[in-house]
Amino acid sequence: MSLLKEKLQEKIAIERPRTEKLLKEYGNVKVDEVTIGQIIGGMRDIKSLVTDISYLDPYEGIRFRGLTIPEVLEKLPKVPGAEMPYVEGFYYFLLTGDLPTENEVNAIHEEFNSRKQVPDYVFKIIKSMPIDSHPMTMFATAIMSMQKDSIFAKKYHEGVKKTDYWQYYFEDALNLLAKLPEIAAFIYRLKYRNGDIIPPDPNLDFGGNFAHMMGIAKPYDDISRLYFILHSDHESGNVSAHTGHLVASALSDMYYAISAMLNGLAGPLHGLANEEVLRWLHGVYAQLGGKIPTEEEMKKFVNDTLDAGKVIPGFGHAVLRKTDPRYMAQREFCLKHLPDDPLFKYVDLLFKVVPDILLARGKAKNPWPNVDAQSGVIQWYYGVKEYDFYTVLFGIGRSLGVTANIVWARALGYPIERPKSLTTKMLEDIAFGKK
Ligand code: HAX
Repeated sequence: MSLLKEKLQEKIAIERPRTEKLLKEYGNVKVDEVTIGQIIGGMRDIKSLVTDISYLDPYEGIRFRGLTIPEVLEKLPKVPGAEMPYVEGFYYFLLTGDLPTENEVNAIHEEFNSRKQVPDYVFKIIKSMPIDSHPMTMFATAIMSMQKDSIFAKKYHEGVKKTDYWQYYFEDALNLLAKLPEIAAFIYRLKYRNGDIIPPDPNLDFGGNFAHMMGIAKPYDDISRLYFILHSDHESGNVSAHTGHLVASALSDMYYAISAMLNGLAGPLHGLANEEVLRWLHGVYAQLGGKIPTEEEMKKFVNDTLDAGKVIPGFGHAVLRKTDPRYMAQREFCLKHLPDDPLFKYVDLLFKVVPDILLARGKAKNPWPNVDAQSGVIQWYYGVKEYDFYTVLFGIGRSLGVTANIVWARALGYPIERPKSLTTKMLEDIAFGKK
C-alpha cells in the first residue's frame, strides 16, 4: 500500500467513529432553521453539508485544514528555488490534514509520475472536436472519455464492501489528477499554439511540469502552483464542489463526478467569471485606447455596466463578506512581479471604485472582489492571452479539493444526497399560516 494511502487509512480509522457517534447518538439534534427566502433563494447559508477539508468564514475567508492562505504558502514544503509550495504536498495536506515531510512529498510526486500517462485515445477525442469548442467542454469531455478506466466502477461491479469504496475512489483520484496538467496543456497548445505539443518532463513537479508543457518560462511554474492551491477548495456548497459531491453520492465514479463538477464551474457566475473579468477589462481598455482611466472614468464604466443590467464580474460572493484572501494572495504576487502592468492597474482601480458603487446601489450583499477579479490579469501578463482557457486552470485546482472531499465522503459512508422539494402552494400555505 502506498504511503499516502496508508496514512489516509489511519486517519479514516480515527474519523469514522466520530461521524458514527454523531449520527447514532445525536442525529436528531437541530442545527438550523430554514426560511422560505432560503428555499427559494438558492439554499443560501443552509447548513447541510459536512467537510473537514476547508472552512469558509464570511469575514476571514478560506482556511484549508485550519490554515489560512498565507500560512499554507509559508508552511508547506517548497519546490527548490521556487516561492510556492509543491502542489503534491498540498494535496497530501488536503487529504490527511497533516503537513507533509519532503519524503512524503516525493512519494506523491512518484505516485503521480507513475499514473500520468494519458491514453492516446483521449488526445484523439479532443482533436476530433470542433476547434472552436470551449476549452472547458474539451476538458470535461476528455475526463469523461476516461471513465471506462475507473477502478471504482470495475470493483463495484465485481462486488466490494462499502467500507472499502474509498480505496477505489482514491485510486481513481490519483489516476485522474496525475493526467490533468497534460490534458489541459494539450488543449491549450492544440487550440492556441497550432498543435505544437510539448511532451511532459517527469523530473518536474506538478506545477513545474504544467508550466513546461504550456511552454511558458518562470515564474509561470510558481503561478501555476499558486493557482492550483488557491482554487482547490472553498467548502462544499459552491456549485462545482457541490456538483462533484452530489454526483459521487450516487456512487458515480470520480470521472463522472469531476467532469460534472467542471460543467458547473463553467458558468459565468462561478468559475467562468475569471474569463468574464478579462473580457470586461479589455472592453474598457479598447474604449480608452489603452490609457489608464481616471477614477471618474472607471466609475462611469462600472455604472454603465450595472445600468445595462449586467453584473461586475469578479465582485461579490454568496458567502464571503469581505475581500477574498485568494484575491489578496494574487494581488501580492502582482505587486511583487508586475506592479506596472496596465491591466493590473485597471484591476487595482476597480478595487478602489467598485465596492462603493455596489454598496451605494444597495443590492449586492458583498461588494468586495473575489478570486476571479485578479487571476486573469496574471495569466495575461505571462502570455496566456486566450481568456476562455482560464477556467480550465481553475478546474485543475478545484479537482484537488473535490477529489479529496469525495474520497472522504466515501470513507465516512455519506449516503446518496436527496433534499426535499415543496410546491409553491405548500410554501404559500406555510407562509399564510394554513399549515
Ligand atoms: N455586480 C452587480 N450586481 C451584483 C454583483 C456584482 N458583482 N454581485 C451581486 N449582485 C446583485 C445580484 O445579481 C443580485 O441581484 P438581483 O437581486 O437583481 O438578482 C443582488 O446583488 C444580491 O445578490 P447577492 O445576494 O449579493 O449575491 P448572490 O449570492 O446571489 O450571488 C455571485 C453571488 C457571486 C453570483 C454574485 O455576486 C455575482 O454575480 N458576481 C459576479 C460574478 C462573479 O464574480 N462570480 C464569481 C464568484 C466567485 C466564484 O464562485 N468563483 O468561482
